[in-house]
This record gives sequence, C-alpha cells and structure tokens, in this order.
Amino acid sequence: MIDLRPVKDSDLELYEVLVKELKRQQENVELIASENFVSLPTLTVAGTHLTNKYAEGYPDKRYYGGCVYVDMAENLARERAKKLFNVKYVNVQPHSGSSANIQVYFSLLNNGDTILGMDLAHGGHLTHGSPVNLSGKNYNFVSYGVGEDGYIDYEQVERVATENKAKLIVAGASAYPRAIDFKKFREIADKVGAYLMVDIAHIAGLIVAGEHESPVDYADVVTTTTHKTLRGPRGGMIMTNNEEVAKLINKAVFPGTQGGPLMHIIAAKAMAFKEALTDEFKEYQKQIVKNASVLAKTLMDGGIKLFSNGTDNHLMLIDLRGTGVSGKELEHLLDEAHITANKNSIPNDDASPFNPNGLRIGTPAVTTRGMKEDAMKIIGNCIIDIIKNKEEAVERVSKAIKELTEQYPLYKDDFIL
Ligand code: DSN
Repeated sequence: MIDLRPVKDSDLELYEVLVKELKRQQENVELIASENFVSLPTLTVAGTHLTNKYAEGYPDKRYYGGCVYVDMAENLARERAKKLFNVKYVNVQPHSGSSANIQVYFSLLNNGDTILGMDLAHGGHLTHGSPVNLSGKNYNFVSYGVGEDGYIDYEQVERVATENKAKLIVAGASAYPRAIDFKKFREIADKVGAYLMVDIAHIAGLIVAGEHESPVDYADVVTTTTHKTLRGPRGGMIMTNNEEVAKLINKAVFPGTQGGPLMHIIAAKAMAFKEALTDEFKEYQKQIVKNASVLAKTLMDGGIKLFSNGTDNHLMLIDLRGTGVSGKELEHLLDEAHITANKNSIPNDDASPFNPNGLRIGTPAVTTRGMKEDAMKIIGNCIIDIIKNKEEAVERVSKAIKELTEQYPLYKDDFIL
C-alpha cells in the first residue's frame, strides 16, 4: 500500500497534484514507448527511508559510516543485473541513461575525440551527439542514420566510421522500430579500431527475455535505463565484461561525475531486477512485442503509414505526411481523448522538431496493465479515427478509452488516499 495520508495532512496542495497524476495514469492509455508502470513492491522501495543515506563510493569502500545495509542493497542490484544480462561487471549508480552515456564517454575518451552515433532526427538520442547536448559539445560527433526503407544504413555506418577514424561507435536508439545488428556494428568497430558502446535503454527488457538479440558478446560496454521495458525505477546502469573498462567506468561514475548514489532507487532497481528474473517477466516481454505487432497491423490495415512499414520491437513511428494532421496536433488530440503519446521527427522529415510529421507509440505500459491483442485493435482503431476525423472523433474515442481502461485497472486498491 502507498499511503498518501501523511502528505494530505501536511501539504494539501501537493497531495492534490499527486492524486490527479494517479488518476491520469489510471484513466489514460499510456503509449509513450519509453514509459512503464512499476510494480507495487518496486514503487514501495523507491519511496523508502533509504533516501536518507549517503553512500559515496562502492560497497565495502565507502566514504561514510553506516553503509552496511545499503551495501547489501547495492550488491543485490549488481548481482541480479549480472544474472539478467549475463555480464561480469555492473555499475548500478548512474542516475539516468543520459548520465550513463556521458560517463562512458568520460571514462574511455578525451575531449574532442571522434564518436559515431545515430542522428537524433533518425531515431538516436540527445546523448548520441546532439549539438545542444554535452556529448555534442565535448566530443567530435559524426552521425549515421537510416535509409529510405527505414533500416539502419550499415554501409554508411562503416563509411563514416572509417572516414572519420571514430574512436567509439554508439549503437542503440530512442525511436528505431527495427532489430539492431550488433554483430555488424562489432565488425565495423574492429575494422576502424573503435570501442563499441551499445545503448539498450529502450530494448533492455526485450533482451532479457530473448525478444531481441543481446549485445553483451559484441559490445565493449552496454548502457541502459532501468525504467523503460525493464520496468524498474527511473535510473541508469552500465555493464561490461572487460575488467579494465569496468574500473574506468567505476571511476567515471564516482567520483568522476556523481556524488552520493540514490540508495532508495538502487534498492528499487534490485527489486525490479528480481521481478525481471522470473518467467512471468519473459511472458510479459513476449506480449509487448505481440501487442506492438498487432497495433502496427491494425494501423496499417486502416491506411496509416508506419515508418519502415512496421515494427520488430515494442515501438512504431507513425508517418503523418499527407494526413493533414501534424505530430503536435495529433499528440494534442490524443491527449484530449485520454491517449498519451509523443510527437516525433520522421527521418528525412523537413518539418521542425517542435511540429514534426511523426508520432511515436509503444506497448510496454499498456501490456503491464494486462492488455492483449484485442485491446490493441481497439486502441489502433481509436488512433485511426482521430487521425481521420480529428476533433469530431474525440468524444467517441474518449468513451471507448474509458471503457477499456476500466477493464484493466492500474494500482487498484494499492493507494490509501
Ligand atoms: N527520453 C527517452 C525516450 O523517450 O525515448 C530517451 O531517453
């Protein structure tokens, strides 16, 4: 149980915000591909007294006394993560996926070194070299993207890596609906003598369940968030099988770029990793992929274009060119109808990123609620209705979504308000 009464007693204003957000999560269909709902045990651990403890350093080597129990929590998180991903060394302290990526660059490279990453406009992440991000400011990023078919252009990856003598190659994406060929990335990295870093933030859960190939045999280092398909608390993590790299990474995380780790979040990571080690979690990941495939088919059968004509994973990118509705407008209309998603650029789209021609949707959160193929067909048809009929469809879709979310309760009876 999460008891919100103490908050109500001491801060009614904030209490009301928390209750409204709970209601929003319960009443909306959550299609943001990077979001999920943690279990009640994970939510409970994230809100515990472990937030009170400073523990700079690592288990058995801290700069503070009183760390015996938080050491145990961090060791549980590390051991479980090693088992989940079949790796030798794990750092569970990064506060986020962005921190984890920056920490890897900081550990293996010097300022100004050349890194090859996926273009943000083609599905990469801000920390893969965007000029407005620290990554793009500190390092000489060069980029690759996808071809007209929507698949990563591996010839371009090799050409740009070779021409620019990249010291590190980043594989991984935030808006790429297709499987990534890590072996090919390794071969290219070997040809140019570069490190290979794979950012699996989006697909970590799929990898655990064998629904996407694992990069651990190919990458020098793997980064992830813990809150997307992995369904843990918000946070980051870095993994490697290379002892020397592991030492450099530990130094880059602390004291290099962080101070005190968030021990309540590290304990919540341990909790979520225990859940991820179960067969039930594997079934959940399979269902995410099945749901995405049915949602994609429903949309395409209804005449909606998807970038790369479908999906291999948990997400898809709706190509709105020619529909008369922009990504920003669609995000707004869906919001009004209780469907949450995010506008997104379409590769080679000349529209502004603030009003792009795409919308990204994914199935991890709706699958956590227990929704299966039938629900995906309803959601797909609701999206089609909104794209085709815009404002006129909002009330109709709202009603259908209300009926749907009532059948799949979220945190029912888990909160004392
Ligand atoms: N912000 C995340 C996403 O939505 O994909 C990436 O870290």
